[in-house]
Amino acid sequence: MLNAVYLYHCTQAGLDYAIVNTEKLERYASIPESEIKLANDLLFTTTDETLAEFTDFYRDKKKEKTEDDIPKTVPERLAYYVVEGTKEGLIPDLEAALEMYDTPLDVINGPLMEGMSEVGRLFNENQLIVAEVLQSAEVMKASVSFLEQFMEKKEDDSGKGKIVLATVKGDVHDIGKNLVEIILSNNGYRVIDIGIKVTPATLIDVIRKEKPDIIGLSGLLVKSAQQMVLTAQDFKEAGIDTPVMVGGAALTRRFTETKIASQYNGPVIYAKDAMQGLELANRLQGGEREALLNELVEKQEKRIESEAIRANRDTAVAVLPRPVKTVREDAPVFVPSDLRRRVLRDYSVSHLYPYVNMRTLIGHHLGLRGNFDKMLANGEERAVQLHEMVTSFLESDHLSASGLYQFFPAQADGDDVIIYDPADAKTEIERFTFPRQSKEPFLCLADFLKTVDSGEMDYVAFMQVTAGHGVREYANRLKAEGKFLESHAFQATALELAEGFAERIHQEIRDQWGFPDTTDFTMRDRFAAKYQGQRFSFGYPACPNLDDQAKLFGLLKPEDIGVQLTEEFMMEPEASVSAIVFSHPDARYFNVD
Ligand code: B1M
Repeated sequence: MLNAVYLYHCTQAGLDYAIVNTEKLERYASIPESEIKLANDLLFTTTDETLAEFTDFYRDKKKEKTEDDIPKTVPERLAYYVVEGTKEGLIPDLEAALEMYDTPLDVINGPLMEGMSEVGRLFNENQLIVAEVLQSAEVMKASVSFLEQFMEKKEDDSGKGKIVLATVKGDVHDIGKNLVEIILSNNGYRVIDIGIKVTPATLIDVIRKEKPDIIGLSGLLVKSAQQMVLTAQDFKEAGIDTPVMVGGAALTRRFTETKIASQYNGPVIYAKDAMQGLELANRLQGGEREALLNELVEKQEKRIESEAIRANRDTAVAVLPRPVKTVREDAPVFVPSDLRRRVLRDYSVSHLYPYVNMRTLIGHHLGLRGNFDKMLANGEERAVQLHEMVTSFLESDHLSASGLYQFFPAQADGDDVIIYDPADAKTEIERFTFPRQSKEPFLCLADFLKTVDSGEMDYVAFMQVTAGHGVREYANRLKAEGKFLESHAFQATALELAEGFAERIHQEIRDQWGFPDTTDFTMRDRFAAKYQGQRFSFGYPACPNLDDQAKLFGLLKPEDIGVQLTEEFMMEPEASVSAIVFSHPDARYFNVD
């Protein structure tokens, strides 16, 4: 419809030649006035609002399925069930398909796979969201489980290819890897998931035994990306050159091409998300292998060239003089009411419900686009369903929340923050060195404290929360039952519960510190960090050194609430957050380049 309106305006504006697939183009004259208005608003005033109004309207329209929409033949219907993510009518049609096709495998590789390919296409065109893709995978899994009873067990059947998948050494990140596993294994690949914190030595053993077509590496943090470099080196030394696919939140294509690929003998492929991972695996295992490998080599060569140009340019940049600080030095000191006590808190999850950022949970993690609050208020089906699902998790006893915090006397010494023993406020017990910005406003975290030279004592708090106990086990159980959407949504709920709990503990810290939020302060204000002071998590841009986690663990002992630190300074369980908290009114987030 949008295309039809767009073309109408183009022709009005003088367009006289275009190559257009008219198959699905609606006749402009047949489009209702109200829909033309929606399209015009979007085309001529493109804003988040007009886009949301447009997508909201058609998202609902799509749902209005009638009998006529259901395809008439069995193969078409099987593909339809997968695309629609519905199991209604699935089993009788699978039974019918068994009569029509030579083998059950032909049913899988035929209509069911066609459905999954369509799912991939629709996702890439932004017509399906993550949650819907997972529901399609559930239909695929249910179909394969049903058909399996009629199939001969073949030990070495790897479908479209065998993939050994792991989260790298020191990294407990499960959710991203699980998504990749679900998508690949329900698209015809045999995935051997060897879990989290996997060392190169273990990977090499498994690779030698399984001889996979692709090795998949996942990781959350920058350290995990660096660990991928070391893993690639070890693979090279072990004589392995199988294509490696990598992905993760802190990983970039640039890092993959310059740092990882250069350390490996085989191809290294970067995938920004699980669906792109599938697309690349399909190209690699299908007829486009050569083209993809050539593309990778070309891209890498271009990258190396542009990196060389960048390096030359960067060396020519003049170093600016170091100006004075921009943070008020006369800000009042807030003295915490109790310095000696380490506060341990077990919160009831229902109490934390308002602190869970539903926009992030349902928008970012489950992929629902548009204004979530508005969609929920309007009773839109998808928003309501997803909201009900995550709410049921927050009301269940599968999630728990434990946290702790403590105040410490502290002062700045140049770019260092000195932490003193709370017992005497004199003895230095820890020291953090934070980076300073190299351009305006030249901030450093140490600027948010009184200096040693001022003679005035200042304070910080350290905090640790977790909502991750038992999460992996329950998510795996749901996954094994083929409840992929629930499994992913459950893990995502735990992660956002941890973030919400951090918000709650931070609020309690402000209360104890003597500057509580005003009574009209809203949760939105809280999510936007509009309160006094700020919390900074190690690994975030203002304090990127993740090794500082070890110092925080020395001071707080989060082991007492069941949180452990891995050798790469990640917290186990995955749904955990740590932070240093400042009270300074000018404290704010910033990037250090
Ligand atoms: Co935090 N976090 N976090 N975090 N977090 C990042 C990753 C960070 C980049 C934010 C930032 O600085 N801007 C930063 C890392 C920087 C660094 O390493 N120095 C960071 C940090 C520092 C931390 C903590 C260390 C902070 C602290 O508490 N001190 C801490 C670590 C947790 C721990 O130790 N257990 C922490 C905690 C958390 C939460 C728990 C609150 C939460 C969940 C984390 C999680 O996902 N496990 C969280 C979140 C939400 C984020 C951001 C905002 C989003 C991550 C996300 O989307 N996860 C992230 C910043 C960002 O990316 N915008 C950030 C969902 C998951 C499904 O996505 O893992 O990316 P992801 O997987 C994707 C793709 O990457 C890809 O497919 C998946 C989706 O389809 N993919 C592959 C992944 N593996 C693949 C493999 C493939 C192919 C594709 O082939 C094999």
